[in-house]
Amino acid sequence: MRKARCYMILLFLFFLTATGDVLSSPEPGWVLVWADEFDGAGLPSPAYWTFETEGNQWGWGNNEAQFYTDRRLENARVEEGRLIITAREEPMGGKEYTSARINTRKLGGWLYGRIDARIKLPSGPGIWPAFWMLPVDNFYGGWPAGGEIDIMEFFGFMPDTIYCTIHTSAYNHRRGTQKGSKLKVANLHDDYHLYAVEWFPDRLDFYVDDAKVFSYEKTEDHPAAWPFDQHFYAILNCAVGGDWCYRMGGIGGTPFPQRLEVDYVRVYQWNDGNPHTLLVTATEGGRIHYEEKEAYVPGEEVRLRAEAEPGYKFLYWSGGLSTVHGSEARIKVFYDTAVRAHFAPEAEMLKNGDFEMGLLAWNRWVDTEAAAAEFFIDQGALRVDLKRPGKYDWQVQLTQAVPLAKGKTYTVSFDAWARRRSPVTLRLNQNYPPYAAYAYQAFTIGKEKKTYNFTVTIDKDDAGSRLEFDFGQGRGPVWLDNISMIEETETIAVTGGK
Ligand SMILES: [Ca+2]
Ligand SMILES: [Ca+2]
Repeated sequence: MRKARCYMILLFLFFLTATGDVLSSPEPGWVLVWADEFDGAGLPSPAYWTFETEGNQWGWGNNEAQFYTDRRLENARVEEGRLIITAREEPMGGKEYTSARINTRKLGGWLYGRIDARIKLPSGPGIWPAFWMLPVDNFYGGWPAGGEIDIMEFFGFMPDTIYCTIHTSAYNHRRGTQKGSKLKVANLHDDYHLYAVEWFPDRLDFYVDDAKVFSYEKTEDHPAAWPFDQHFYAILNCAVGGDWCYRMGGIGGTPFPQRLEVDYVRVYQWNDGNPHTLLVTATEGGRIHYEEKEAYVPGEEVRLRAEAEPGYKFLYWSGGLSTVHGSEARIKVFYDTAVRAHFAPEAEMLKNGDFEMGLLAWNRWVDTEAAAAEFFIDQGALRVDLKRPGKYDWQVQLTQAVPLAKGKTYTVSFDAWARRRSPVTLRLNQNYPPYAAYAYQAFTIGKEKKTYNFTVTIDKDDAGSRLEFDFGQGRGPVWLDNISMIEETETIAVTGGK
């Protein structure tokens, strides 16, 4: 009896498999989706890694003592199967030390998965190496709103101790509320250790070798606590000094050069063994081409191609792909995934003017000495809550970079409403000090949702300019939506006739 039933089940399975109706899937577990084993020699592969130098001017936010060099073998090289980042004591760029910081942002980052690296650490009180992650897109705004995942952080003045930490707008070191833990580990500088984060939709688990150091759980469905539903990229760097180091005695006594050695960086996705769906949508102005199925085998690769309609352009993806991916992209389906392609009219100069992508592409700034304000998404629009007005309107601002050209005419339009009649100033100005304005217009925003317009001809070329909205003299919440800026094409006067 038992045997016969078994036979029947086998026959049934065979039938389904033969007709292709059952999705075969590998055993549940981590599936390697990307790795750099650091084979070869020379600079780290430019197909994977980008050198970061732009923070040298401002000390990377922590008053750091090193100058990060760009593609310089003395600071970053691949040799004998590993990446070596070397911090050196040598003056460059106004700093006393050189080092390197590289990231994988150009790969588009990853959403969920296991990200690990086998690392041998440098030492000395002034050394500060890290293996960590930041968001590819500023979907929830700049640091710390977008989140930060510190898989491994070592402060040389704290021997034998590894830190694993997360930062969000609710929990970050600026407020002293960051979440994390630390672990004592022997032989950090003589042996390689495996540093890992396992990232799921509801938690982040941090490991050193097999020991779980820390778990951060999603207890609130709010980006202030959980911005970790966006793509993040990996960063490897070896800093020198920094504010905390100076408070703990400084760099003195650190022998140089110091080497951070990385055997590999690997990224895995979790295969739960189940087929998954892929929902693909597009905004107005384009369509997507791909092989549509009811379900996909776990890890099945799907090619997507976004095609704009005449008069429109492709902007970017959201959801299962980050905005870094081009109009042709591939995605491996490991969980039920939604992908959306965003298009805009060809003449549109702004990104994300409808705030469908949160605060992506917009920069917010508040002169916190003078004013207080919060920016967030409410009812699909940007809501600016002015808590304390400033002396000047520009002390609370929203900006987006746009190039301006001499002799061109631009029209900016936006929908706005306010709880109480409130002044908002619109400026086209320099995106660098002294932020001089090329044109501006003051508006009074009323209680009713209304479309406001501003048309101006610019008399200077400036590729480094921006659009700026100033709220600093307002009175309570103001909402903005559907912000658009277009370059007017010349109107050709048609004369004559019959
Ligand atoms: Ca290796
Ligand atoms: Ca909107």
